[in-house]
Amino acid sequence: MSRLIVVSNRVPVPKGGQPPAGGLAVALSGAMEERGGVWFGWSGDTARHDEASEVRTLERGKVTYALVDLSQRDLEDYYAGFSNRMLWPLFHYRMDLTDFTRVTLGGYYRVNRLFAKLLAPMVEADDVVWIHDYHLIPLANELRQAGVRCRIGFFLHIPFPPPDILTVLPNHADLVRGLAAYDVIGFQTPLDVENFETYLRREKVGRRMSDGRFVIHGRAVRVEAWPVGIETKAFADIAAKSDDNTLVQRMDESLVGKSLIIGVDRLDYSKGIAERMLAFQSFLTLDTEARGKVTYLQVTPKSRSEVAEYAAMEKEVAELAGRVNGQHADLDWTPIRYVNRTVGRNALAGLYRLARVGLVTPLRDGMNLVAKEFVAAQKPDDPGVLLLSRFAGAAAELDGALITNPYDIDGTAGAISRALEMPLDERLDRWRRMYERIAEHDVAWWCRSFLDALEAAPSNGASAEPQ
Ligand code: GDG
Repeated sequence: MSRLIVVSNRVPVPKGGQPPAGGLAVALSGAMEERGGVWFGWSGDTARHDEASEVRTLERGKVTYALVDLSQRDLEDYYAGFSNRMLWPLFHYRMDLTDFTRVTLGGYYRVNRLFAKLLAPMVEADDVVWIHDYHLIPLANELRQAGVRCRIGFFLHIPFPPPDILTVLPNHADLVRGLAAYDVIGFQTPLDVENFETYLRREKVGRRMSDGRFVIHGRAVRVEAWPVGIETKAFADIAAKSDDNTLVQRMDESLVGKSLIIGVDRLDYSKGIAERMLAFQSFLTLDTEARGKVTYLQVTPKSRSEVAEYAAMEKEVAELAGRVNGQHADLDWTPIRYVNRTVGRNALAGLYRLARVGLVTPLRDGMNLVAKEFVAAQKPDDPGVLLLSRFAGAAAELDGALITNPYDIDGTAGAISRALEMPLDERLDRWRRMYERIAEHDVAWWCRSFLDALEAAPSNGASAEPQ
């Protein structure tokens, strides 16, 4: 087995506490701890000098964490700027929130070049390098230019948008040309692969070949959908043992017979939290019988507060929760409990299990691990109902969910009523289908299938530059 080098923007070094609330870290941490290897990326700290130039390493179990500090300017341009104010909103179909500047674009390429310069000397000929997510699309090309010849794979955790949206990006051609330096490219869903294929065809820079591989700028690349999973069985076990968690006990006692509806999301506009609160408000207005009998718990850790749109959204959601509560609350009943911080992973599993309904209603999402965690955590003899946006990648797999359109506020309100009233036999039938799927396609399956494909691919490294 080759040595594995994983690269992601942020490296989540275990600190004995909880892993951070972010899908990529949650997905990869377990897999890395099991297989071992090197995990390279930003430390989370700011460098004192303008140009970061060294890698710090830390050994934890089978994993070597290779950490780079980034300067304030790099963080502003590459991370808060181009990655999170251009690529993130654009790839989530939010052209209205994008902010393109030559300065942040320059920072994006500058940090990718810096990562390549620092990583290249660490890479050996028979290693495999697995690069993650939108921050690092150009990294393989930079590594190739620095002389790296081994197999390099890329996985995009967020959606790949249709070409009409992608071409809004002034440097879309360059970005896609960079993808030709990989040997294997993984997307979350078949729709992402389809969007990529349509882009290549329309822009006349590639196509799917008869053997299923793609040719991109003259290079053969394997492109496929590998939906990311969770540690299903381990998470189900944690949930089953959560009865003695004090937070879960407190929550249970405070419900006094009311049904619990739960939402768990990083504070991000792509997650549709405001729309969900409006749907809950509409549900309370339409379903008068339900008033006083349900509690909606929304757990929302803060995220990317340095980006202006996120700070604005924090205010919007807090005000909305206050307004709905002001309108509907009673002396002994608060309809929405809004928790604006992280809760521990064990407690989270127990809270999912207490809930009768899981609300996962993003406006657009690469996959959404919360949907899978909610399913894994349910009681096998009395499971809750997952209400899932059709715009989450997870909807392509979880056909037992009640599928909803989050833009349809009243429709989502109706689906909440339906979920709360669903009889046990239908709940069981729907849940079993979903559980089977996520038990088989768990995070170990995802990791293994991607890496098998990467190890089997002939490396592009030795071939000529992209045409
Ligand atoms: C990106 C893509 C894709 C959240 N709050 C708490 C907490 N979390 C954990 C959840 C879950 C993770 O964070 C969030 O994962 P998601 O997949 O839902 O969303 P993103 O962070 O946007 O992830 C996404 C993912 O990458 C993987 O490819 O699915 O589409 O956007 O695991 O449980 N964990 C704890 N406390 C919290 O308060 N402990």
